[in-house]
Amino acid sequence: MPEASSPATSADAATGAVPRVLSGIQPTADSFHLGNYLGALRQWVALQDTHEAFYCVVDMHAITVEHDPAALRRRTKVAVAQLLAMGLDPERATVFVQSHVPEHAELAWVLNCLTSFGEAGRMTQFKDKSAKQGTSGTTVGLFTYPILQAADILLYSPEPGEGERVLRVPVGEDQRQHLELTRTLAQRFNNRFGETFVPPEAHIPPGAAKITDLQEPDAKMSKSASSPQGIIDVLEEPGPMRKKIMRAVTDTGTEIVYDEEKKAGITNLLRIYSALEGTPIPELEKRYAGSGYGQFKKDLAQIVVDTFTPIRERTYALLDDEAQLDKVLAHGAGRASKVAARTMEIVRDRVGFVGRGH
Ligand code: ATP
Ligand code: LTN
Repeated sequence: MPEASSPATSADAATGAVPRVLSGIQPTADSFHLGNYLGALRQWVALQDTHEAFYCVVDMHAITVEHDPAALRRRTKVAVAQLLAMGLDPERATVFVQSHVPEHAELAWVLNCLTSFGEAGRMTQFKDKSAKQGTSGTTVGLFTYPILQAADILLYSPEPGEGERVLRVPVGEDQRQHLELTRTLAQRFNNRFGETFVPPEAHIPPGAAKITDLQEPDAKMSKSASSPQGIIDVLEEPGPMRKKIMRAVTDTGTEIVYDEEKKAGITNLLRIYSALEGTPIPELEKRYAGSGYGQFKKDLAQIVVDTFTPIRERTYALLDDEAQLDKVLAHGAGRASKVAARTMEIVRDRVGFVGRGH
């Protein structure tokens, strides 16, 4: 986590004295899950206090796999409502929908033309997903997905100013390789066309970067890959939440100790407990010495329920007022567009596109 610094003000932001933060999340399910929350979204909320923040729901990424338009529309709204319910403040952070800012697609095109085929083909998420779907079921959009992600990030690169030029990207461990590609593309663009982009820094929480599936503790908890029993949804009711934690796969032992290799299930639960309660893992091991898995799981279930119940209630309240949500999104799109338009003006000029004139 970054050191605490004083809250960003709009005056700081105007002089570039405040570091920037940008991240995105796909609206590919009816709820975010515990992995999304601990790996990424909790950091989004914390960083809005110390950074000029841009957070987008990446609906254009969500169509790289087959989708249903009505579901995408609904999930985009539910995603925004959850982000606000978790504590994003649309006055402090710019919260917007990616497709509202067409510069994302425009910059992605330019970056496509700077990325080699081999480089894109080495992305492990692409390799995993395309292997599952087969070549005919895999779109070119899925192949270029990380390049659109690079565009999402680099559009919000701070311009040279008096202050610190920092662009942080809070994400889980699985996004590290995409961030590396983004840094490479930023540097390549700068080398070819002149200093333009700040290579972004990944901001990955040490203890919660990879929350695993409750039923398969070696696999990532994932919207698309986890079974319903393996995933805890943010919007889930307390009953099923408790049941899933009580039934989480553990080993046949009884000791609550951290051991990634031999006790992957308990280790995952310890990480979740520690991240949610803010207690170091060795302290939890001491607290539960000799008490067995049942009590430990019961206490953890209570913490998870207590964390997500207010978020669930606020999400549904926000979804009841669609007009207000639309207003928030229009406001966010307006703010994001200003920055994106300015960056694209510079990019078009640097790559040699002729200005349109007035
Ligand atoms: P999908 O399975 O469809 O790829 P996902 O569940 O991995 O989806 P994303 O929308 O890809 O979720 O991820 C949103 C954010 O949550 C990213 O920053 C990602 O790194 C983070 N994240 C996702 N799953 C986990 C996890 N299990 N542990 C920690 N962070 C996670
Ligand atoms: N690929 C990311 C989602 C994403 C993103 C971004 C994350 C799209 N654009 C920009 C950070 C910054 C994922 O979480 N699966």
